[in-house]
Amino acid sequence: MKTYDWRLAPNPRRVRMFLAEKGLDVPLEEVGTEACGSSPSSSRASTPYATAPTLELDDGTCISEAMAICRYFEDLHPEPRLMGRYAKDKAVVEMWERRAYEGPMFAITEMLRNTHAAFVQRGLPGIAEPIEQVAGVVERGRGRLRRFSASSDKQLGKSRFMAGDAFSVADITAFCALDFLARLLETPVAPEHVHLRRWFGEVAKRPSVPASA
Ligand SMILES: N[C@@H](CCC(=O)N[C@@H](CS)C(=O)NCC(=O)O)C(=O)O
Repeated sequence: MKTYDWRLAPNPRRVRMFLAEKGLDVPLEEVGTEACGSSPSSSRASTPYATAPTLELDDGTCISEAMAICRYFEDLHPEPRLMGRYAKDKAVVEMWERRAYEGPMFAITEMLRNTHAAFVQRGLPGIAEPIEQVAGVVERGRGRLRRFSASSDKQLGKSRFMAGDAFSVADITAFCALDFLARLLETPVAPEHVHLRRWFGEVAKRPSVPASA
């Protein structure tokens, strides 16, 4: 078993941080900007979903999508629970995880991927055919970040973590996205979002943060 990884990118970090929280050690293979294939011999041209992270199991099964990989490990190693225990918690975790993904994580795609020279003709991740960058989506990305910051600040005024009082994969996705955005923007979390800032500082102290950096 191994995970195709891209150290600098925010999505593979979601899985590294999740594994670190669980105390699991899965070998990583760095595939960098070439993204990853579903096997070492495959290429972006032959793999329709050539994104990092991708988990390759010993039987050759390849699982991409960070949340699918996390679900696999959560089922095999339930404790500590990072995806909720009961029906309601599971639903609330999934709701906030998806909001974090579609908020700051999509903001990175729209703001960086559509402007940076490294992604010319690679406007969408993991796709072999040339995809134009669309500079017009940068502003939309800023809006995603702004709206998520406001709504999660409100939520974090009521609870310790994104999806309630327990740390979860929703915190992992939000943290990985905001920590990555801190490299692009001076203040990814605005000063007035005091609850979000409190949460960010608290999560930053978890051992899984340096372990996954
Ligand atoms: N929906 C996927 C997104 C994965 C993704 O976009 N990964 C990026 C790195 S952050 C990637 O592999 N990009 C490959 C490329 O640039 O072609 C997930 O949640 O895992």
